[in-house]
Amino acid sequence: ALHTARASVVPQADLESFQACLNSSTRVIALLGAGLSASSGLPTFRGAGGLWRTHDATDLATPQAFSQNPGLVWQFYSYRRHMALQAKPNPAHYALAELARRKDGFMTLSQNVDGLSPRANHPEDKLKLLHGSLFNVKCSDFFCNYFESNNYTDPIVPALALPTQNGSDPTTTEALANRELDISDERVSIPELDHSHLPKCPRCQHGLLRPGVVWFGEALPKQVIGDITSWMADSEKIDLIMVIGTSAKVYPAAAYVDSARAKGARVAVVNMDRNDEPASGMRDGDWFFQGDAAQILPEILK
Ligand code: BV8
Repeated sequence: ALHTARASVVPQADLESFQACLNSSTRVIALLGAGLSASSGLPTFRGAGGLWRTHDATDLATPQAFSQNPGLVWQFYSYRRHMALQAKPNPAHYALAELARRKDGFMTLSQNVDGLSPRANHPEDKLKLLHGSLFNVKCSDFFCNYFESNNYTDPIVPALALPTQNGSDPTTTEALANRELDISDERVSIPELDHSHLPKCPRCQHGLLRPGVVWFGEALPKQVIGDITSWMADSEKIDLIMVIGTSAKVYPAAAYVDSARAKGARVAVVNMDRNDEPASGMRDGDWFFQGDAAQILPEILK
């Protein structure tokens, strides 16, 4: 059969000018968002099929939600842990990991908590997880500093096993709305999980474990911020920032685009939606590669 070469997904002129810039760059940043993992089957937050359409994610991803209803928040995160474990890194994750291996002055800032960049063997010293990871857990007790990374137990406790029926997500707004209908509706009812069924801190023995992610209203991990701040301080000039699969609406993560611009960076956006530009908009000399990151990145980073 004819092996048709993969049709080039980006305009030739843009490809050439971008690659010339990338190859001559000594300091490059990549800012990653949920769109990078869309082709791995994980829903984004805002777009079609986005979590925030089917969940009150901004309500669930807060310390208040956890203290009010830790069982519900754990059901949300347990489902996302389960989905992320079923997913696989896509060619974009691998292309970024490859670039990180071959380019010294390259730093990757990921907003994603899905664990797919680490699973693509992205060099650890060049991957900063701005919002933590679904697979870190820590004690929710303020005075206990228990922290555990690489916890892949699924479900993390038996009570969080997905309902057997069609394995559907028990924490969608629709499922939650139906809870009071459980008696009339044969769907498995979601028991109000009380604390005794939830993961307990093995160190202090009384605090509940919580997902090791950054919730709204919480500071980003200070070690991560410190590393990035010193990396940027060491950079006289930043040549390029790639803004990949993110609507760049969540701060302070999105602010790195402007910090890079302030150090001379040109901006290359990779996004499915032509309208999703960084807040500072596009400038002369920037690139906008429209389409699926999983298709575009292997092409422009080779
Ligand atoms: C802080 C972890 C202060 C958890 C996340 C008003 C009220 C309250 C707070 C605020 C406010 N205004 C601003 C704030 C601050 C707030 C914020 O920015 N809110 C937003 C909503 C306005 N920020 C915070 O609260 C931060 N903390 O400010 O603390 C402080 C300081 C010091 C001391 C104490 C306190 C903490 C923010 C971190 C929140 N945690 N995640 C979890 O995941 O459950 S945020 C989460 O949402 C992600 O990590 C990510 O950052 C964000 C989602 O954005 P994206 O990744 O961009 O995803 P999205 O769906 O939006 O876009 C996908 C894009 O991909 C789209 O453009 C789409 O077109 C594109 N796409 C789709 N498919 C593809 C594709 N592209 C390419 N290929 C494809 N196939």
